[in-house]
Amino acid sequence: IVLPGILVLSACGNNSDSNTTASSANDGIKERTIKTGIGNSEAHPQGQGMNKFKELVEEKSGGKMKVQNFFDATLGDDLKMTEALQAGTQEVTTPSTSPLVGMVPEYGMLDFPFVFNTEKEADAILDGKVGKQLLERLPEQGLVGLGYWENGFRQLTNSKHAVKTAEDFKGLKVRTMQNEVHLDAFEKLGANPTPMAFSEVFTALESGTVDGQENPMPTIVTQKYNEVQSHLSLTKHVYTPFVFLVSKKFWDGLSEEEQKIMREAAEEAGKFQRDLNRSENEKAIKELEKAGMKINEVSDQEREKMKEIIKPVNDKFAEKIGANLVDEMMTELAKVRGK
Ligand code: TF8
Repeated sequence: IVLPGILVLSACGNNSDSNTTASSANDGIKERTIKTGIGNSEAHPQGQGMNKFKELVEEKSGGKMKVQNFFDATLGDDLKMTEALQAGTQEVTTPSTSPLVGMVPEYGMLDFPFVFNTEKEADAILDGKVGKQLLERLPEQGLVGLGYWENGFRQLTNSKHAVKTAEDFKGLKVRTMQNEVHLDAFEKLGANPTPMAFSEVFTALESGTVDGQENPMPTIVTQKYNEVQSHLSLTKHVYTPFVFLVSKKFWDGLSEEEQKIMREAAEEAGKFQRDLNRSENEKAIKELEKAGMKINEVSDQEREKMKEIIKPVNDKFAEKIGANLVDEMMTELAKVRGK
């Protein structure tokens, strides 16, 4: 008889802080199962990070909170899983921020090509005030963000030719994420961008539906794109993060103690994941070279030219997103660079 009352109470709490009386009736740690899903394989640093998260949550909760990890988009791609979080049918996912711009348009500013030069710069923005402001946009979408993990600097692969100059993009059919900034940027370079969900990429490359794709090194290796792509060009054209998302419906039902466990585990596993991702980067290039891929660098000078060509795209979206937030990011970046 008491139960329906509690349910109504926590449903009302959805609109305000989770600081309702419902949480006092919900102290301690309960037996729970947390279902997580990602698009990458278990071998990818993201998969290893999820395994670390599982280990930490189970350890910190004395085995009461159980984490069940699903890899390889078996629960769906980034967007589908994020929608499952909103519906409350899945508890956790760590998607790229790029396909989430339909929900949080401000995330588009992280998609601007050539904004970050180093991982240190990306960390400073994501872990700082700007990253936090972006996380604050999530609850109104039924999502709670516990911080950023690393996808990384994206590199271009294709089956046609080495891409060394801005000219070399011309006519290449490139799969992009479902994201307007990426789409427009590749169009500006003269490529033929095709937005597509991640789990369809290998087949599209294999069948020749597209000539190429772009992703960070750990993904290129673990997805074995070298089997269907001959060229790897180190364009480093954009840095994209993962965001650690929890279903707000699930989160609001957790006690403070349980929320703390989730928060700490996501953060600790995130540190582990970033380190692993960064060490995999260098290993991956050697591995792919051995596997016969033709790898080329892109000079800073050429990268500068690409940046110039894409600039109108960044400017257009900066206006759409809100120049203030973009300016704040650029000011913070200048500080990190010591300028
Ligand atoms: C993409 C992303 C993906 C990730 C993950 C597999 O290319 O970079 O690798 O978001 O879901 O779609």
